[in-house]
Amino acid sequence: MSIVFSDKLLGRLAEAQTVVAFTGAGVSAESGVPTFRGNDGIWAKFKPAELANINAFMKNPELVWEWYKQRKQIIASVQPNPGHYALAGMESLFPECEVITQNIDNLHRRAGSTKVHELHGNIERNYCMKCGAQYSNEHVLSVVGAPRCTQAKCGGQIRPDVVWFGELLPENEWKNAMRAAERADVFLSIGTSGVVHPAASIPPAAKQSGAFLVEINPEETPLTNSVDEFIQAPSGEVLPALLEQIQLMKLTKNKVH
Ligand code: BJW
Ligand code: ZN
Repeated sequence: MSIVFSDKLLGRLAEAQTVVAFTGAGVSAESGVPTFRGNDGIWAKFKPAELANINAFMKNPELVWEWYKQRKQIIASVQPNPGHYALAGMESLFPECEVITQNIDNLHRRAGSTKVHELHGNIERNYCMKCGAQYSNEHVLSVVGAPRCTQAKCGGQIRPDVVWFGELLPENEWKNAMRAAERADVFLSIGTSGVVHPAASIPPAAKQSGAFLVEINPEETPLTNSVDEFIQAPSGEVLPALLEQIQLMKLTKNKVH
């Protein structure tokens, strides 16, 4: 698919010191990680809105763990896609390039991005809710049912180190994400439905601080009306094409000067 980018976007990228990408589940869809609110029916048995909260976990830890174990296995078996790699490739093209992600799948880091702010945790980590002891995925996956802490006299519930509804986002990740958004010259909102707060307030905050706001998504979202540019296509196609355009542009500029 050939994607044509506007002169306005390319112009802003040519001048940009700081480019920030804000990503959601859609950026990992082409790796084979199911989104939350997609209508592909993949989570027919598990309803994310009902399972991703502490009450659901305390009421039925076995069910919530079944969902997380399945997702841990899916995520461990997939690879970053061209969209993740293109974002990692942008780090060498701008003085500052950061990723703010709502995803817990670690695929940005696996693709080579080094400045990643994880707003909703990371599925590769687990901890005991009573004593804080950390557990590997290998350990929790080896246990049948809901794993319990094995520290002497503890026996607390182990949970995945992710942010559920009603829980606060990690303070440092939030602060650093906001700081990046406020500094951004170009801000890319990619593959997110933009309905989960407070994360959803980040793209408008970036625009408010002067960023050129771009959305990349095959579907419209509540953000679409307020962006400067909407690129309606999958990120695994758009981002490599954009990277190529930026590289070409920088090469031409260097030859001219
Ligand atoms: C493609 C594609 C392709 C497909 N290429 N795109 C203000 C207003 C209203 C409510 C609230 C508010 N402030 C707080 C709330 C409450 C709540 C909330 O937001 N609720 C709303 C849903 C109504 N927020 C919270 O509770 C947050 N905490 C909080 O606010 O703390 C303060 C507080 C404390 C005490 C009491 C009250 C407040 C915490 C939110 C935590 C969210 N956690 C989850 C689970 C993480 C762990 C896990 O993964 O298991 O995070 S929920 C889930 O949604 C996950 C995601 O990160 C998040 C966002 O989803 P995302 O990434 O946007 O995915 P989808 O599926 O929705 O969209 C995919 C998109 O991709 C679609 O648009 C597709 O079109 C697109 N796509 N293929 C590009 N190839
Ligand atoms: Zn413990």
